[in-house]
Amino acid sequence: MALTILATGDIHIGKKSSGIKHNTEESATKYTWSRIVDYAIKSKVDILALTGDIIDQDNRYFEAIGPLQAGFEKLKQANISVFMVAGNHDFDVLPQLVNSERYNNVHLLGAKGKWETKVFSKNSEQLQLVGWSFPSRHVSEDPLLKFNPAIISPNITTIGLVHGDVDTLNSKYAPISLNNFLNTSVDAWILGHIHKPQILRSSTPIVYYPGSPHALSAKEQGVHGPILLTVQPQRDIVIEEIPLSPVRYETLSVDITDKNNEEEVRNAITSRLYEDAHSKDADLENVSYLVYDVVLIGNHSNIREVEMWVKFINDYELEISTTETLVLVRKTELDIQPQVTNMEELAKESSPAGVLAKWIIALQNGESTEAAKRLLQKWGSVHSSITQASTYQPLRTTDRFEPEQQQDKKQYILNECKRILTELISQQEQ
Ligand SMILES: [Mn+2]
Repeated sequence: MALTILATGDIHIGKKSSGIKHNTEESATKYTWSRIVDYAIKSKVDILALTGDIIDQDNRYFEAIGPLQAGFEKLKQANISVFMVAGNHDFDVLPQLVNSERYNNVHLLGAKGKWETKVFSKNSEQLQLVGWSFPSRHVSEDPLLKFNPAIISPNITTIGLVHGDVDTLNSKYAPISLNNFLNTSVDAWILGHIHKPQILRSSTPIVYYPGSPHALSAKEQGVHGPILLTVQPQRDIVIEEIPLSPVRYETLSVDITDKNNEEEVRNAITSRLYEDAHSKDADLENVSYLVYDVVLIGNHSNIREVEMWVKFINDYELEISTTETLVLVRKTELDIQPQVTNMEELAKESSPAGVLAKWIIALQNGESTEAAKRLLQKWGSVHSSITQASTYQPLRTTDRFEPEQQQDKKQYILNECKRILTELISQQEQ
Protein backbone atom coordinates (compact mmCIF):
# COMPACT_ATOMS: atom_id res chain seq x y z
CA MET A 1 0.00 0.00 0.00
CA ALA A 2 1.11 3.53 -0.68
CA LEU A 3 0.55 6.67 1.36
CA THR A 4 -0.73 9.76 -0.41
CA ILE A 5 -0.16 13.42 0.36
CA LEU A 6 -1.92 16.33 -1.29
CA ALA A 7 0.43 19.32 -1.01
CA THR A 8 0.01 23.02 -1.69
CA GLY A 9 0.83 26.44 -0.30
CA ASP A 10 0.34 30.14 -1.01
CA ILE A 11 -3.43 29.90 -1.15
CA HIS A 12 -3.63 33.45 0.27
CA ILE A 13 -7.20 33.01 1.51
CA GLY A 14 -8.75 36.47 1.53
CA LYS A 15 -7.54 37.39 -1.95
CA LYS A 16 -9.19 37.41 -5.36
CA SER A 17 -7.75 36.96 -8.82
CA SER A 18 -7.09 40.28 -10.53
CA GLY A 19 -8.39 41.24 -13.96
CA ILE A 20 -11.76 39.51 -13.64
CA LYS A 21 -14.69 41.87 -13.48
CA HIS A 22 -17.24 39.10 -12.86
CA ASN A 23 -17.98 38.95 -9.19
CA THR A 24 -18.48 35.22 -8.74
CA GLU A 25 -17.18 32.97 -5.97
CA GLU A 26 -14.68 31.22 -8.27
CA SER A 27 -12.43 34.27 -8.43
CA ALA A 28 -11.81 34.17 -4.65
CA THR A 29 -9.11 31.93 -3.20
CA LYS A 30 -11.37 30.64 -0.45
CA TYR A 31 -13.29 28.87 -3.20
CA THR A 32 -10.13 27.02 -4.23
CA TRP A 33 -9.42 26.13 -0.60
CA SER A 34 -12.77 24.34 -0.37
CA ARG A 35 -12.11 22.71 -3.74
CA ILE A 36 -8.78 21.38 -2.40
CA VAL A 37 -10.52 20.03 0.71
CA ASP A 38 -13.17 18.32 -1.40
CA TYR A 39 -10.54 16.85 -3.70
CA ALA A 40 -8.58 15.48 -0.71
CA ILE A 41 -11.71 13.80 0.64
CA LYS A 42 -12.90 12.46 -2.68
CA SER A 43 -9.45 11.03 -3.49
CA LYS A 44 -9.09 9.63 0.05
CA VAL A 45 -5.61 11.07 0.57
CA ASP A 46 -3.92 10.39 3.90
CA ILE A 47 -2.40 13.83 4.45
CA LEU A 48 -2.94 17.41 3.34
CA ALA A 49 0.37 19.31 3.55
CA LEU A 50 0.34 23.13 3.52
CA THR A 51 3.54 25.10 2.95
CA GLY A 52 2.60 28.53 4.33
CA ASP A 53 0.89 31.74 3.24
CA ILE A 54 -2.41 29.93 3.52
CA ILE A 55 -3.97 33.15 4.85
CA ASP A 56 -3.12 36.33 3.01
CA GLN A 57 -2.31 38.64 5.96
CA ASP A 58 -3.14 39.18 9.62
CA ASN A 59 -5.83 41.60 8.51
CA ARG A 60 -7.57 38.84 6.55
CA TYR A 61 -8.03 36.81 9.74
CA PHE A 62 -11.76 37.32 10.02
CA GLU A 63 -12.35 36.64 6.36
CA ALA A 64 -10.15 33.54 6.27
CA ILE A 65 -10.88 31.89 9.58
CA GLY A 66 -14.38 30.63 8.76
CA PRO A 67 -13.52 28.81 5.51
CA LEU A 68 -10.28 27.49 6.99
CA GLN A 69 -12.04 26.05 10.05
CA ALA A 70 -14.82 24.59 7.93
CA GLY A 71 -12.18 22.84 5.82
CA PHE A 72 -10.30 21.49 8.84
CA GLU A 73 -13.60 20.19 10.22
CA LYS A 74 -14.47 18.36 7.01
CA LEU A 75 -10.98 16.85 6.82
CA LYS A 76 -11.29 15.71 10.42
CA GLN A 77 -14.57 13.95 9.63
CA ALA A 78 -12.84 12.24 6.70
CA ASN A 79 -9.92 11.20 8.91
CA ILE A 80 -7.35 13.23 6.95
CA SER A 81 -4.38 14.74 8.80
CA VAL A 82 -3.13 18.23 8.05
CA PHE A 83 0.56 19.11 8.44
CA MET A 84 1.54 22.69 7.79
CA VAL A 85 4.18 25.37 8.25
CA ALA A 86 3.63 29.12 8.48
CA GLY A 87 4.90 31.57 5.86
CA ASN A 88 5.67 35.28 5.98
CA HIS A 89 2.00 36.19 5.53
CA ASP A 90 0.54 33.94 8.21
CA PHE A 91 3.43 33.59 10.69
CA ASP A 92 1.14 35.01 13.35
CA VAL A 93 -2.26 33.65 12.46
CA LEU A 94 -1.56 29.95 11.81
CA PRO A 95 -0.01 29.29 15.26
CA GLN A 96 -2.97 31.07 16.91
CA LEU A 97 -5.36 28.88 15.01
CA VAL A 98 -3.64 25.65 15.99
CA ASN A 99 -3.28 26.70 19.61
CA SER A 100 -7.04 26.69 19.89
CA GLU A 101 -6.66 22.85 20.01
CA ARG A 102 -9.98 22.35 18.34
CA TYR A 103 -8.56 20.09 15.65
CA ASN A 104 -6.45 17.14 16.73
CA ASN A 105 -5.92 16.28 13.07
CA VAL A 106 -4.14 19.59 12.34
CA HIS A 107 -0.43 20.00 13.13
CA LEU A 108 1.74 23.08 12.75
CA LEU A 109 5.39 22.11 12.38
CA GLY A 110 8.34 24.21 13.53
CA ALA A 111 6.56 26.95 15.47
CA LYS A 112 8.74 29.93 16.45
CA GLY A 113 11.33 28.97 13.83
CA LYS A 114 12.43 25.70 15.50
CA TRP A 115 12.68 22.62 13.28
CA GLU A 116 10.29 19.88 14.32
CA THR A 117 9.39 16.37 13.14
CA LYS A 118 6.21 14.37 13.52
CA VAL A 119 5.51 10.80 12.54
CA PHE A 120 2.32 9.83 10.76
CA SER A 121 1.20 6.21 11.03
CA LYS A 122 -1.52 4.35 9.25
CA ASN A 123 -1.95 0.60 9.64
CA SER A 124 1.60 -0.69 9.41
CA GLU A 125 2.92 2.24 7.39
CA GLN A 126 4.82 5.26 8.59
CA LEU A 127 5.79 8.60 7.20
CA GLN A 128 7.75 11.38 8.81
CA LEU A 129 7.20 15.10 8.30
CA VAL A 130 9.71 17.76 9.19
CA GLY A 131 9.08 21.48 9.02
CA TRP A 132 10.00 25.01 9.98
CA SER A 133 7.60 27.95 10.39
CA PHE A 134 8.26 31.67 10.00
CA PRO A 135 8.66 33.18 13.50
CA SER A 136 8.20 36.75 12.20
CA ARG A 137 7.30 38.56 9.00
CA HIS A 138 10.89 38.85 7.86
CA VAL A 139 13.67 36.29 8.11
CA SER A 140 17.03 37.08 6.49
CA GLU A 141 18.86 33.89 7.45
CA ASP A 142 18.70 30.54 5.69
CA PRO A 143 16.57 28.33 7.99
CA LEU A 144 18.41 25.25 6.70
CA LEU A 145 21.56 26.44 8.50
CA LYS A 146 19.87 25.46 11.76
CA PHE A 147 18.64 22.11 10.45
CA ASN A 148 20.07 19.14 12.28
CA PRO A 149 19.65 15.80 10.42
CA ALA A 150 19.82 14.03 13.80
CA ILE A 151 16.15 14.94 14.41
CA ILE A 152 15.17 12.64 11.52
CA SER A 153 14.61 8.92 12.03
CA PRO A 154 16.63 7.51 9.13
CA ASN A 155 14.43 4.53 8.31
CA ILE A 156 11.18 6.36 7.61
CA THR A 157 10.32 8.16 4.38
CA THR A 158 10.57 11.87 5.19
CA ILE A 159 8.80 14.87 3.67
CA GLY A 160 10.15 18.36 4.46
CA LEU A 161 7.95 21.46 4.53
CA VAL A 162 9.40 24.96 4.48
CA HIS A 163 8.42 28.39 3.17
CA GLY A 164 11.26 30.42 1.67
CA ASP A 165 13.12 31.95 -1.22
CA VAL A 166 15.50 29.45 -2.81
CA ASP A 167 18.77 30.85 -4.17
CA THR A 168 17.76 34.48 -3.62
CA LEU A 169 20.64 35.61 -1.48
CA ASN A 170 19.33 38.89 -0.08
CA SER A 171 15.72 37.92 0.37
CA LYS A 172 13.90 38.96 3.55
CA TYR A 173 11.73 35.88 3.17
CA ALA A 174 14.01 33.07 4.31
CA PRO A 175 16.73 32.86 1.64
CA ILE A 176 17.60 29.18 1.20
CA SER A 177 20.57 27.88 -0.71
CA LEU A 178 19.50 24.93 -2.87
CA ASN A 179 22.66 23.04 -1.83
CA ASN A 180 21.56 23.09 1.79
CA PHE A 181 18.76 20.66 1.00
CA LEU A 182 21.25 18.02 -0.08
CA ASN A 183 22.43 16.40 3.14
CA THR A 184 19.22 16.60 5.11
CA SER A 185 18.15 12.89 4.94
CA VAL A 186 14.81 14.15 3.61
CA ASP A 187 13.28 12.40 0.59
CA ALA A 188 11.23 15.30 -0.75
CA TRP A 189 11.16 19.00 0.14
CA ILE A 190 7.87 20.72 -0.63
CA LEU A 191 8.20 24.48 -0.53
CA GLY A 192 6.08 27.60 -0.34
CA HIS A 193 6.54 31.29 -1.27
CA ILE A 194 7.05 31.17 -5.04
CA HIS A 195 3.72 31.14 -6.88
CA LYS A 196 5.03 29.67 -10.11
CA PRO A 197 5.16 25.85 -10.02
CA GLN A 198 8.79 24.75 -10.26
CA ILE A 199 10.74 21.52 -9.83
CA LEU A 200 14.16 22.52 -8.53
CA ARG A 201 15.41 18.94 -8.10
CA SER A 202 13.72 15.83 -9.47
CA SER A 203 15.93 13.21 -7.81
CA THR A 204 16.36 12.58 -4.07
CA PRO A 205 16.01 14.87 -2.34
CA ILE A 206 13.21 16.15 -4.54
CA VAL A 207 12.86 19.93 -4.18
CA TYR A 208 9.53 21.19 -5.44
CA TYR A 209 7.57 24.45 -5.40
CA PRO A 210 3.95 23.39 -6.07
CA GLY A 211 3.12 27.08 -6.69
CA SER A 212 -0.12 28.81 -5.83
CA PRO A 213 -3.11 26.48 -6.38
CA HIS A 214 -5.21 29.47 -7.45
CA ALA A 215 -3.68 31.79 -10.05
CA LEU A 216 -3.92 35.30 -8.59
CA SER A 217 -2.60 37.59 -11.29
CA ALA A 218 -1.40 37.67 -14.87
CA LYS A 219 2.09 36.99 -13.54
CA GLU A 220 0.91 33.50 -12.58
CA GLN A 221 0.39 32.03 -16.04
CA GLY A 222 -0.44 28.49 -17.10
CA VAL A 223 -1.80 25.55 -15.13
CA HIS A 224 -2.02 25.89 -11.33
CA GLY A 225 -3.11 23.49 -8.62
CA PRO A 226 -1.90 21.35 -5.73
CA ILE A 227 0.36 18.31 -6.23
CA LEU A 228 -0.33 14.73 -5.24
CA LEU A 229 2.57 12.73 -3.81
CA THR A 230 2.31 8.97 -3.72
CA VAL A 231 4.90 7.36 -1.49
CA GLN A 232 5.55 3.88 -2.82
CA PRO A 233 7.46 1.13 -1.05
CA GLN A 234 11.28 1.56 -1.29
CA ARG A 235 10.76 5.28 -0.61
CA ASP A 236 9.91 5.91 -4.21
CA ILE A 237 7.85 9.11 -4.57
CA VAL A 238 5.63 9.81 -7.56
CA ILE A 239 4.34 13.36 -8.02
CA GLU A 240 1.35 14.41 -10.10
CA GLU A 241 -0.01 17.92 -10.71
CA ILE A 242 -3.72 18.39 -10.04
CA PRO A 243 -5.08 21.34 -12.06
CA LEU A 244 -7.68 22.80 -9.69
CA SER A 245 -7.27 26.56 -10.22
CA PRO A 246 -10.56 28.07 -11.40
CA VAL A 247 -8.57 30.86 -13.07
CA ARG A 248 -5.94 30.52 -15.74
CA TYR A 249 -3.88 33.35 -17.24
CA GLU A 250 -2.22 33.22 -20.62
CA THR A 251 -0.44 35.54 -23.05
CA LEU A 252 -1.29 35.42 -26.72
CA SER A 253 0.65 37.15 -29.52
CA VAL A 254 -1.30 38.24 -32.56
CA ASP A 255 0.52 39.38 -35.69
CA ILE A 256 -1.36 42.22 -37.37
CA THR A 257 1.03 42.80 -40.27
CA ASP A 258 -0.98 43.51 -43.44
CA LYS A 259 -4.21 43.86 -41.44
CA ASN A 260 -4.97 47.29 -42.76
CA ASN A 261 -8.38 48.10 -41.41
CA GLU A 262 -10.38 47.77 -38.24
CA GLU A 263 -12.27 44.71 -39.37
CA GLU A 264 -9.13 42.79 -40.30
CA VAL A 265 -7.35 43.62 -37.06
CA ARG A 266 -10.33 42.65 -34.92
CA ASN A 267 -10.83 39.45 -36.90
CA ALA A 268 -7.19 38.52 -36.48
CA ILE A 269 -7.47 38.93 -32.71
CA THR A 270 -10.78 37.17 -32.16
CA SER A 271 -9.93 34.21 -34.38
CA ARG A 272 -6.59 33.71 -32.61
CA LEU A 273 -8.39 33.88 -29.24
CA TYR A 274 -10.97 31.35 -30.38
CA GLU A 275 -8.36 28.94 -31.72
CA ASP A 276 -6.04 29.21 -28.74
CA ALA A 277 -8.80 28.82 -26.14
CA HIS A 278 -10.24 25.80 -27.93
CA SER A 279 -6.81 24.21 -28.29
CA LYS A 280 -6.68 24.13 -24.49
CA ASP A 281 -10.16 22.79 -23.84
CA ALA A 282 -8.95 19.37 -22.69
CA ASP A 283 -7.29 21.15 -19.73
CA LEU A 284 -10.12 23.52 -18.88
CA GLU A 285 -12.40 21.23 -16.92
CA ASN A 286 -11.83 23.12 -13.66
CA VAL A 287 -11.23 26.53 -15.23
CA SER A 288 -14.04 29.08 -14.93
CA TYR A 289 -12.02 31.99 -16.30
CA LEU A 290 -9.36 31.83 -18.99
CA VAL A 291 -7.87 35.32 -19.01
CA TYR A 292 -5.64 36.53 -21.83
CA ASP A 293 -3.14 39.31 -22.19
CA VAL A 294 -3.06 39.95 -25.93
CA VAL A 295 0.20 41.23 -27.43
CA LEU A 296 -0.09 42.73 -30.89
CA ILE A 297 3.05 42.23 -32.96
CA GLY A 298 4.16 42.80 -36.54
CA ASN A 299 4.36 45.99 -38.62
CA HIS A 300 1.69 48.61 -39.00
CA SER A 301 1.40 51.98 -40.67
CA ASN A 302 -0.74 53.60 -37.98
CA ILE A 303 -0.30 52.45 -34.41
CA ARG A 304 -2.65 55.15 -33.10
CA GLU A 305 -5.49 53.70 -35.15
CA VAL A 306 -4.75 50.18 -33.96
CA GLU A 307 -4.96 51.46 -30.39
CA MET A 308 -8.41 52.86 -31.09
CA TRP A 309 -9.61 49.67 -32.76
CA VAL A 310 -8.79 47.51 -29.74
CA LYS A 311 -9.85 50.01 -27.11
CA PHE A 312 -12.85 48.02 -25.92
CA ILE A 313 -11.24 44.60 -26.06
CA ASN A 314 -11.99 44.13 -22.34
CA ASP A 315 -15.60 43.59 -23.31
CA TYR A 316 -14.63 40.41 -25.16
CA GLU A 317 -16.25 37.34 -23.69
CA LEU A 318 -16.41 33.86 -25.19
CA GLU A 319 -17.93 30.85 -23.51
CA ILE A 320 -16.54 27.41 -24.20
CA SER A 321 -19.67 25.34 -23.87
CA THR A 322 -18.10 21.96 -23.08
CA THR A 323 -16.35 23.23 -19.92
CA GLU A 324 -18.41 26.39 -19.29
CA THR A 325 -15.18 28.36 -19.28
CA LEU A 326 -15.40 32.10 -19.90
CA VAL A 327 -12.61 33.42 -22.09
CA LEU A 328 -11.72 37.04 -21.24
CA VAL A 329 -9.13 39.60 -22.27
CA ARG A 330 -7.45 41.50 -19.45
CA LYS A 331 -5.48 43.89 -21.65
CA THR A 332 -3.69 44.40 -24.93
CA GLU A 333 -0.09 45.40 -25.27
CA LEU A 334 1.24 46.88 -28.47
CA ASP A 335 4.64 45.71 -29.59
CA ILE A 336 4.23 46.86 -33.16
CA GLN A 337 6.99 48.14 -35.42
CA PRO A 338 6.27 51.22 -37.54
CA GLN A 339 5.93 50.32 -41.16
CA VAL A 340 8.96 52.17 -42.40
CA THR A 341 10.85 50.85 -45.40
CA ASN A 342 14.24 51.78 -44.03
CA MET A 343 14.47 52.99 -40.45
CA GLU A 344 18.27 53.51 -40.71
CA GLU A 345 17.84 55.77 -43.77
CA LEU A 346 15.04 57.71 -42.09
CA ALA A 347 17.21 58.23 -39.01
CA LYS A 348 19.64 60.27 -41.10
CA GLU A 349 16.98 62.91 -41.79
CA SER A 350 16.70 65.95 -39.56
CA SER A 351 12.90 65.98 -39.84
CA PRO A 352 10.79 65.10 -36.77
CA ALA A 353 10.28 61.64 -38.28
CA GLY A 354 14.04 61.27 -38.65
CA VAL A 355 14.63 62.25 -35.02
CA LEU A 356 12.03 59.75 -33.83
CA ALA A 357 13.59 57.01 -35.97
CA LYS A 358 16.96 57.80 -34.38
CA TRP A 359 15.47 57.50 -30.87
CA ILE A 360 13.70 54.24 -31.70
CA ILE A 361 16.89 52.66 -32.99
CA ALA A 362 18.83 53.80 -29.94
CA LEU A 363 16.19 52.53 -27.49
CA GLN A 364 15.91 49.20 -29.28
CA ASN A 365 19.67 48.73 -29.20
CA GLY A 366 19.77 49.63 -25.54
CA GLU A 367 21.99 52.64 -26.33
CA SER A 368 21.91 55.60 -24.05
CA THR A 369 21.52 58.94 -25.80
CA GLU A 370 21.06 62.42 -24.33
CA ALA A 371 17.47 62.55 -25.59
CA ALA A 372 16.63 59.11 -24.22
CA LYS A 373 18.13 60.03 -20.84
CA ARG A 374 16.07 63.23 -20.69
CA LEU A 375 12.89 61.35 -21.60
CA LEU A 376 13.53 58.60 -19.05
CA GLN A 377 14.21 61.19 -16.36
CA LYS A 378 11.06 63.07 -17.16
CA TRP A 379 9.05 59.87 -17.29
CA GLY A 380 10.50 58.89 -13.92
CA SER A 381 9.58 62.13 -12.21
CA VAL A 382 6.04 62.19 -13.60
CA HIS A 383 5.56 58.54 -12.73
CA SER A 384 6.81 58.90 -9.17
CA SER A 385 4.76 62.04 -8.53
CA ILE A 386 1.72 59.98 -9.48
CA THR A 387 2.60 56.81 -7.59
CA GLN A 388 3.70 58.71 -4.49
CA ALA A 389 0.59 60.84 -4.36
CA SER A 390 -1.16 60.48 -1.03
CA THR A 391 -4.34 59.48 -2.83
CA TYR A 392 -2.79 56.09 -3.61
CA GLN A 393 -1.24 55.56 -0.16
CA PRO A 394 -3.77 52.89 0.87
CA LEU A 395 -2.94 50.82 -2.21
CA ARG A 396 0.73 50.61 -1.36
CA THR A 397 2.06 47.58 0.47
CA THR A 398 5.52 47.17 1.94
CA ASP A 399 5.97 43.76 0.34
CA ARG A 400 5.84 45.03 -3.20
CA PHE A 401 9.04 45.45 -5.13
CA GLU A 402 9.02 46.29 -8.79
CA PRO A 403 12.29 45.43 -10.46
CA GLU A 404 10.71 45.48 -13.89
CA GLN A 405 9.83 49.16 -13.59
CA GLN A 406 13.01 50.35 -15.29
CA GLN A 407 12.22 48.08 -18.22
CA ASP A 408 8.58 49.30 -18.31
CA LYS A 409 9.82 52.86 -18.55
CA LYS A 410 11.94 52.20 -21.62
CA GLN A 411 9.25 50.08 -23.25
CA TYR A 412 6.69 52.83 -22.69
CA ILE A 413 8.83 55.52 -24.29
CA LEU A 414 9.79 53.22 -27.16
CA ASN A 415 6.14 52.45 -27.86
CA GLU A 416 5.22 56.13 -27.76
CA CYS A 417 8.01 56.96 -30.23
CA LYS A 418 6.79 54.26 -32.60
CA ARG A 419 3.21 55.42 -32.32
CA ILE A 420 4.05 59.06 -33.01
CA LEU A 421 6.32 58.11 -35.91
CA THR A 422 3.52 56.20 -37.67
CA GLU A 423 1.19 59.14 -37.08
CA LEU A 424 3.68 61.59 -38.57
CA ILE A 425 4.23 59.39 -41.59
CA SER A 426 0.54 58.86 -42.22
CA GLN A 427 -0.04 62.63 -41.98
CA GLN A 428 2.69 63.25 -44.55
CA GLU A 429 1.00 60.79 -46.88
CA GLN A 430 -2.38 62.51 -46.70
MN1 LIG B 1 5.46 34.01 1.13
